[in-house]
Amino acid sequence: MNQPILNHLPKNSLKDIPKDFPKFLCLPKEQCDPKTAMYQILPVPYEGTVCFLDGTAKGPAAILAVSDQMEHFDEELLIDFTQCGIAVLPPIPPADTPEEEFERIYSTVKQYDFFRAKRFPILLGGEHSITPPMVRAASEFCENLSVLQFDAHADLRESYTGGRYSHASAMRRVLDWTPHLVQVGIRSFSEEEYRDHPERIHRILTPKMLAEDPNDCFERILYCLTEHVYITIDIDVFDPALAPGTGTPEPGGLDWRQVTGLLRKVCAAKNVIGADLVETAPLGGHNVVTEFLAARLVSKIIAYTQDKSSY
Ligand SMILES: [Mn+2]
Repeated sequence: MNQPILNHLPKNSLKDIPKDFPKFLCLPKEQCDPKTAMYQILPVPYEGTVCFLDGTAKGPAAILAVSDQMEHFDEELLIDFTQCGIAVLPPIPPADTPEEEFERIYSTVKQYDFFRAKRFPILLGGEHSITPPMVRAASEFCENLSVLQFDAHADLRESYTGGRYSHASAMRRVLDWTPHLVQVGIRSFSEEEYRDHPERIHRILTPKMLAEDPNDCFERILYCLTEHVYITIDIDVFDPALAPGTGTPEPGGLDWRQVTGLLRKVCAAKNVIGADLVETAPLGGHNVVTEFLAARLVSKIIAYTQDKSSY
């Protein structure tokens, strides 16, 4: 794990990290070298198509900043994060249009070549439209990739307010690259989304279904996923009481144990190749609840993908 495998780092990219941009967990320097670290956190502070509350562009820096207050140890699986290798890459500068942003993320991810280098990328958004270009790159490397989405919203519209690359069309664009999409925590979709994707209804697990029969839901998730899985988490999958700092808070969301419990089981049962966490919009002041939850979730993704024996 310590030999440099990332041979295709974008030119000069490592010099472009703003000096004050926070590290994850504030780990010692040798534990967060992008050339050798297993986990590669890529901040994508983009919010070009947000339609309600803004601020998610500030998400990545806020999540990393509060991670400084977390232990370097996973209390559940007893994993020492200082031994994991966790780097923060330079943030992708936001593009002027959604189409350019898609190309920018796609080409950056291709240059890093995470999957061939056997690195685990974690993208920090930013809005949900950052997911499709990542899925495109992953699906080109990994045949038969499936995507597990945690979200309040189905995001299956063909386009929204005129844009095919809107955050509200994120999962519709994911379907351009793989048909294997499982949607967890969904509690808001339009009549158009329901009508246009009748086959999806079997792959949508609502909070009510998860509360009534979590084991059956987990079996269905496993059945619908292929071996290689990319995970995308919209922070609004959580109940807004737990994660109020987000653009479109929907009542009736999942709790911490439901989300982390599912994540742990899926990471143990499947080959999870990468993840993203989107739509954290810091509220400011002393209300850091949402970014703290997001930072802990990043640490859980790292812990669960380290540990393959917990299923
Ligand atoms: Mn959402």
